[in-house]
Order: sequence, then structure tokens, then C-alpha cells
Amino acid sequence: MTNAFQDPLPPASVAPVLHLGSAWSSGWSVPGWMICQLGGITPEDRIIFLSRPDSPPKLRAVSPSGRVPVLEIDGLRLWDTLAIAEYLWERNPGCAIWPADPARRAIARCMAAEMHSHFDEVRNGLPMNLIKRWPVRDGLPSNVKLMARPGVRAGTDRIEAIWRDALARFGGPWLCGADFCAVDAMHAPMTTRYTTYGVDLAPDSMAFIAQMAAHPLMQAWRARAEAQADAIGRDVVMASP
Ligand SMILES: N[C@@H](CCC(=O)N[C@@H](CS)C(=O)NCC(=O)O)C(=O)O
Repeated sequence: MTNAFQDPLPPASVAPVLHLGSAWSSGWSVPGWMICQLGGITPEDRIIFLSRPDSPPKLRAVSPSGRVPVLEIDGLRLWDTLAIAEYLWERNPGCAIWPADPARRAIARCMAAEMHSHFDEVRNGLPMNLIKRWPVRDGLPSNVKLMARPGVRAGTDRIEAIWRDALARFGGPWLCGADFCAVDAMHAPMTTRYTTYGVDLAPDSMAFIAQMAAHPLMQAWRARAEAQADAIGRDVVMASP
């Protein structure tokens, strides 16, 4: 029996091509796209809408893991956000992906790795949807119940602690100091979940969430989500997930 994951993928492009998911719901697509901007490349973006019957074969046609983001660059196919960040940094050391100072960069990598490795309970408990505002429909659980889902409060407490510690350590306004870097990009989709579900966190966390929403990269991404929602139909987007 043929396993689709073993099918060879086409040779990767030399000119950068970035495969992304739906802008309103694909959490990892957000930092994938932002990190390319921070790395100084302007890839051709190709969108695969997720959660559709034809999504899995479309994803497997470009991604060995069946997940996005995937960056094709220099003839390589990179299918992981953190690996994309590291490749673009090695290709252009000193770009805006990581802080210039080695100690700050090491802490940045700890924060990025923790966000990359953990918090699935928060991701699954509060699914990302940049268009929806809670409550939107009767009969669904309140944000209080969503926050009571297993692991959501504990994960949120840790995320707030990361923000608080990093802002105190490096003086803000971003997690590694004055400049927005890959760590902020990786936390960006997390911040949006609390806005979507109307969850009130501590005042300093709410300030960070508001600051993130106003960042030009986040605003550009949100505009993309709004445009996709208009094109696809807001009823479809509001029903997701
Ligand atoms: N470890 C991967 C995670 C990527 C991931 O989970 N992507 C999701 C979208 S946010 C995906 O492609 N899911 C496939 C699907 O929804 O069918 C990374 O860092 O890029």
C-alpha cells in the first residue's frame, strides 16, 4: 500500500515560496510569515485553506508533515517554523529574527522553543479565529467554560509569566527588548485567542495583547484574514472551528 507521505515531493524552488494556511485560523502560519519578513525575504505566498475535504492532499503535495508553514528556498523545503527561523538567521545573521546580543538571543531561543513545544491545551481549548468575537452564537460554552478546559488556565498562567518575566528582564516593549523578533512572532497568535474569546487577563498581559494587535505585521496579517473572510464568506469563517 502506498503511503502518501512517502510520495516524493516536487523539487523545492530556489526563489522563496511560502505555503500558508487560512489566515484567520492557522496559528503557525502567523509566525511563519512574520519570520520571513524579519529575515528580510519576500516570498511568494501560496495559501491552502485548512479544514476542507481537499486540504489534506493539498498539504501533502507541498509538506512532508502535511502541515504548514512550509518555506521553499535555495532548493530546500523547510516544513517547521523554528527551522525556518534558524535557516533564515544563518543565511542572514544579524537580521531581525533574533536579538544581536548572544545572551539575549539564548533566552529568546528558550522562549521560542517553549512556545513551539508546549501549550497545545491552550491552542486546542481556544482555537484561533481572528474574525470571530465571543460570544457569537447561543448555546455554546462561555469563555469561562473554555478557560476551564483541561490545561488552558495552567498554560495561560505560564504564558503570562513568560511575558511578565521577559518584559521585566529586557525592559520591553517587546519580549526581547526594543525590537520585535521571532519570539514575539511566535507569541502573536497566542495573544489573539484571548481577544477572540473575550478573556480578561492581568492588566499587563492585556496591554501586551493590545500592543501586539497594533504591530504593523499583525495588522497586515489581520487585513489578510479579513480579506479571506470576505472572499470565502463570513458565515463559513465564523463557523470555524
Ligand atoms: N511544528 C509545526 C507545526 C505546524 C502546524 O501544526 N500547522 C498546522 C496549522 S497551524 C497545520 O498545518 N495543520 C494541518 C491541518 O490543519 O490539516 C511548525 O512549527 O511549523
